[in-house]
Amino acid sequence: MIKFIHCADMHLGSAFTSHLPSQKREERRRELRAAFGAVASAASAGGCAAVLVCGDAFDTSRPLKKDKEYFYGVVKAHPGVQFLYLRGNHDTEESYTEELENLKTFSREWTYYSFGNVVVAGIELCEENCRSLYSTLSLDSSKFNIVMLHGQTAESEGAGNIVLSRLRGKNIDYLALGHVHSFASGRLDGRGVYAYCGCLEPRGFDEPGQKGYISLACAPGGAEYTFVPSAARTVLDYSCDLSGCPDWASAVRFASSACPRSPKDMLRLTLTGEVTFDSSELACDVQKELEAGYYLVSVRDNTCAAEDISSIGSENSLRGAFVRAVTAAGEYSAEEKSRIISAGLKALAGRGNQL
Ligand SMILES: [Mn+2]
Repeated sequence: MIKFIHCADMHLGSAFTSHLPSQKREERRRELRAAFGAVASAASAGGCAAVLVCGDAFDTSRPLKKDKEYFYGVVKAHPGVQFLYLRGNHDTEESYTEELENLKTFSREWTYYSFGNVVVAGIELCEENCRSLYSTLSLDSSKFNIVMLHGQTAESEGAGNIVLSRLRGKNIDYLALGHVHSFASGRLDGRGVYAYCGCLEPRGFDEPGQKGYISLACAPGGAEYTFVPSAARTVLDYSCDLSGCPDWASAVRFASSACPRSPKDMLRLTLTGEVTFDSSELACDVQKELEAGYYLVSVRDNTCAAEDISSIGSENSLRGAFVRAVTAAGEYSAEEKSRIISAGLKALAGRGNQL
């Protein structure tokens, strides 16, 4: 059974200027490069016929020399594996430094490569071919057909768009996509499937979740594919509801204890809920509390000011009666009462799903 690795969106040479302090930028650039090296090693160790690189290997069309040298160096260092490199919208103009026997490239017309009974087709999307590419694709139904594209799935044709419905009934077994930075997959038609492998490493807090590549086997019954998480670091995306924390110190403590520490990962924490104290420095204080537990932390304060509980307690209303009953209950601590009141008032306001 012929096997492949499907990867994309390494964005080698990313500047990282908006997310990282300067001393960590070079480290992450190194980790991005290493991630591609690890994919090549996995392909070699796993007996894969080829690595399918579905676009945006480089962050720009004019990559740094060291990123270029690293990428082509990895290709060169794995002569037993073919590298099929389709350019995306970031590395559109990438001109290959040298001709390598195991480097196969694509253009703005369909190109086909054969691996036994498997055919890999690919085309680089542009203004000129974004409408015609569906009718110019020609695949033999008796082969196992892989198609490589870099773009966004969309309902209508256009530059950078991939209209899945127009790829149905074309004898595609596996549609290997790049551009979207998270793993996603689904059925294309009765025969085939499509998958975005996502990026190899997150580049910022806006890329949360597991990142990695797809391991693909061309089985007689159809594509067998598995997402393989491989990123050196993950962006953990947590939120923490501080409603019911009676004061600033307990809110910092509560937020801090809600996040399991993971020193190699990046944490994006969003503080939510209604608070009764001045929260102007809260995000900054929570961030300081968490910093030692992660590679990088970003805390956003989305809390809002709570209504004054004592004035609600004097209302002649259902919520007034509720606040009075909870306040008078003997079996709860002040903090528990605060949480119960906060949750109850939300439920009474028809916002129970935000508990
Ligand atoms: Mn892209």
